[in-house]
Amino acid sequence: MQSMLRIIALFALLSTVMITSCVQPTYQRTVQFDVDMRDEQDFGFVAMVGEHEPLSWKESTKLSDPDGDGIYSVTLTFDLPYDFTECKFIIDDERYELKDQDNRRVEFNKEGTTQYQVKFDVP
Ligand SMILES: [Ca+2]
Repeated sequence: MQSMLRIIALFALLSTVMITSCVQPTYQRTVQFDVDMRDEQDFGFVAMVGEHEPLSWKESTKLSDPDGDGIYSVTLTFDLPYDFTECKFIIDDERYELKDQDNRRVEFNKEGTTQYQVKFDVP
C-alpha cells in the first residue's frame, strides 16, 4: 500500500513537471506602426487597441506625429509565442476604423523591426 502511494505521488509530480515545461517559448518582436491620417479631418488624437500586450482592447495606446507629415507612428515590442498579433486604430478613443470588419493582422518579421504601414480605415 505504501509503495502504491509513492507511485501515485511520483506520477503527480511528473505530470506537474511535464505540464509546466510545455509552456511555449516567446520571442521579442518590435513593430513600428505608421498610420496615414492625411485623409482624416477634425480629430484630436490617434491611438490603437489590440490583442496582445503592450496593447489591449480596453486601453488604447497613442500614436504621435512629431514631424507633422500626417503619418502617425508608434513603436512597440511584443513578447509572444506567436508570429502575429491583431489590432485596430481609433480616433479620439471613440471612432474605430474598419467598422464591422476584421481586425488588422500584423505578421512579425522573423528578425529585426517589422514596419507596418497602413492608411487609417483602409484594410
Ligand atoms: Ca509623422
